Amino acid sequence: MHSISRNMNKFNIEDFPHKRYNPLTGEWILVSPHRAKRPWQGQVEKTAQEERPAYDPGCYLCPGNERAGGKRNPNYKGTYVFTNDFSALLSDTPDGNIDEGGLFMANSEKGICKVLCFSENHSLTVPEMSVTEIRKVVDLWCIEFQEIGSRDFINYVQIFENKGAIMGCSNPHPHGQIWASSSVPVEPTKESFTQKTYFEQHGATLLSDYLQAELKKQERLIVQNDSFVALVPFWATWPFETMIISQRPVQNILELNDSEKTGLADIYKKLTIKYDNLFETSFAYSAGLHQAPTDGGDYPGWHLHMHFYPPLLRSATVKKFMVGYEMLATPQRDITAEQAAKRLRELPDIHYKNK
Ligand code: H2U
Ligand code: ZN
Repeated sequence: MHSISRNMNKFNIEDFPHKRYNPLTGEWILVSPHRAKRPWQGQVEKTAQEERPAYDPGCYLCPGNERAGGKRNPNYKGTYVFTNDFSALLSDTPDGNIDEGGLFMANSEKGICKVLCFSENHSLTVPEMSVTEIRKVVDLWCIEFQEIGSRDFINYVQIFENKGAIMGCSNPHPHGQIWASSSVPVEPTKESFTQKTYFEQHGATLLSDYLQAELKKQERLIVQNDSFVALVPFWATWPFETMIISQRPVQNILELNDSEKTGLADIYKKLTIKYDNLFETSFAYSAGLHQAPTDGGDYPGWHLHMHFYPPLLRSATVKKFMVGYEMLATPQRDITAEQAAKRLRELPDIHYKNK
């Protein structure tokens, strides 16, 4: 109702198109809240839910099965990790570079790619796993981050999960990946720079100051526990983009204590339950941890967090495309971060399949 009494001549971010700044990347996005009010006549149907068996003889991630490269998985229980049979980065790439006057530049890149099975149970997804089971995934992340990150030629370890065919995920078996590289990739490089600069200017991490401000405002929070907060960042680009931020500023998951590791498992489950409940579908996303580089440096400004980039917009089938203006100019959204957070926050905490 307050919108009626609002002075419509005065700029405000609930009614007028505006740009929002992302302090982690130093980039801007366009928000068009007035467009979210236009009528929508598209379909809002639910997709037919496929029921998957606990074991699929044709799945290359299920225990005991043969993978595409000819190797066979052991009869594992819980988590299982293997080197990607089609690794995008290789550990034995020779050093070298090409530079023809700055117009044709190429550098050799070494790396390691691994696939992490989250559970032996083919039918599960993260929101359907128990916190104890997800904690095993967190423990595996710690082991792999420590082991891979300590290699001389690895300077950055990217842990991530692609979920859903819509995100290009090849297999519904619950799993994630690690791609680790000798150089720090593009997104973490931006965040390294902005977090370092902020820390030097303020003596606190960018994300701890941001988190404190969000906890005060209460506008974009979704769920939280003693160790982590899940929220829609002010600068979110995807309709239901979220971040999980550690309450304590730590540079990487190895600095988390035992209860914080369980806290990470707990919030991963809580947030993905909200996601599934939004359109009563197994919600697709790309998610991943952002942590300090593993080049041996100290990064006091780096603050552990996890990004979730989901493409769904209005239903189990209607997704957002980053096309046109977004490809050529700047990413844009209609529904505001505050509206998205409110919708997610108000959803039940129990998975819709268990209702
Ligand atoms: P997604 O998480 O996007 O589904 O990718 C699965 C990875 O699994 C993909 O990188 C690897 C692919 O190379 N893979 C294997 O390592 N072995 C196989 O037998 C099939 C797929
Ligand atoms: Zn499987």
